[in-house]
Amino acid sequence: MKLETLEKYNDIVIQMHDNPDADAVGSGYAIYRYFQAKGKRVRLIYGGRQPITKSNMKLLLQELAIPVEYVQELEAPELLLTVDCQYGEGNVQRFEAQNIAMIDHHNTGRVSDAMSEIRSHIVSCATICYDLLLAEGFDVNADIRIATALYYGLYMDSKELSEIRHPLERDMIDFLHYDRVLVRRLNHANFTIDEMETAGIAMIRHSYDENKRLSIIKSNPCDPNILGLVGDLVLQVDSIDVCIIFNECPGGFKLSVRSCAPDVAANELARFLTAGIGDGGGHLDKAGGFISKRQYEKRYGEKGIESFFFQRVDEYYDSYDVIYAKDGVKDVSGFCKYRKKAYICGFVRTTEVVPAGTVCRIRTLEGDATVTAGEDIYLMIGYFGEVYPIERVVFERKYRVLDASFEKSFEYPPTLITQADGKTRKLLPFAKQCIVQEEVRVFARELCKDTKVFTKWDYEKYMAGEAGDMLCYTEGDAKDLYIIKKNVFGETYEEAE
Ligand SMILES: [Mn+2]
Repeated sequence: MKLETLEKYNDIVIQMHDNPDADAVGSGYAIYRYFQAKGKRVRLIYGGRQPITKSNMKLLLQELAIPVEYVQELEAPELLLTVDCQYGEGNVQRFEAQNIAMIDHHNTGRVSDAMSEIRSHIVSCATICYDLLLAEGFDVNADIRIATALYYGLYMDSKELSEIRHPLERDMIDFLHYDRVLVRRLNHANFTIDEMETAGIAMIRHSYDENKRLSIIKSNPCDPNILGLVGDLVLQVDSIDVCIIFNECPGGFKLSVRSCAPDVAANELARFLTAGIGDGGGHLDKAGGFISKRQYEKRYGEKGIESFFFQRVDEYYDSYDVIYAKDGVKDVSGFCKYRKKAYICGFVRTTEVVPAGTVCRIRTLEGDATVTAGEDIYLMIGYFGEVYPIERVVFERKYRVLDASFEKSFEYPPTLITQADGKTRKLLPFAKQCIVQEEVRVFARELCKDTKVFTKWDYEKYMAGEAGDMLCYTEGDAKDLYIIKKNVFGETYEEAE
């Protein structure tokens, strides 16, 4: 997406997620100034259950005179542009709009198009906005307030710059002329005295499960961002890998989940804890959620919220098995031999799409995987258009190349994203046909429980299988374990003698 394409709209509302953080405000404000400079009628808003109360955020808005509006109602604007969030997600109040555009860095599976710019490998949304503004020739240093807002967004979303990786993020740090004195003040204004006490009491009253290396903490009412800050701090404890912290808020309970346990994705746990009674989501390591009191009482009656969390967490840990491919298959019982049906599938040689050495993300059915293009890495396009990586030697053993291009249409066209610039490339124009070799066999067994498989490939998280999906490995390589979805397996494999 280019900002220029949005210039055809005159009445523009920029919406940040509920409980806006520094990244949402920095992103929103910079884009606001851009459209203002173009002579548009533009507003910067957010909705949700409560207005901003966090001290650093109030200081930021005040010092930079950022015209943020907290609204509960909105007359459908010509364009609604969400920043640091995506329209329809749980953390964004829903407003009607004639047209919708988005700029975001959260991975929800959505990819960029003419009306959205989604780069989930970038640490802050402010960085994406910075890049979009630069592309339009907009001088972000013309006003120190714009540069400072963008910088502070990046600073806060990158754990005080400790998670900076991308060249664009480095450029931004070097290039922005921001107000150092103000950033310093902001960094020392994260808590009020009252919040410090709230945080202290919460930590003193923590509960701890040694086996799960997990802590559940009930806090007194406070700003939702304070919950996250306490969670971040608690996760630094050497014997805690997962932290759930919650408190009462208007209409229900607010929770924050932090995880550094490889088999517990914070966003997945937040969704699990709030399923059916609220909403939850976020990143792999940080997530949040809300439980509605009305829905909670309908379902759990008088049950205390603390015992609910303990019970639900147990259910979560009991709900799945974990398998590490590097350990191989220890128990082969239950595995049967299958043969891939002889249908024509597509494959792509990575080096025909991008130069060798290019780091790419591919969108698989199992979430994103990172692969480095090379002569020895191919990509397979599966029956339903899913993409997965395969080593050339394995490919050559399993498939025979046919001299024809692969043409098939999919609901979601197979896509590759180059890490450095976040550009998406369609894979189908590069795809060739191949057919499975007669003699290829896999061993597979049905999962009787949800299972997380850590494959030998660099997936951003585990491959998640549900009961009924098939756990497979190729004959002769018990360390190449992977999951094939039930419906895909049924369509593409048959039992072998
Ligand atoms: Mn952000």
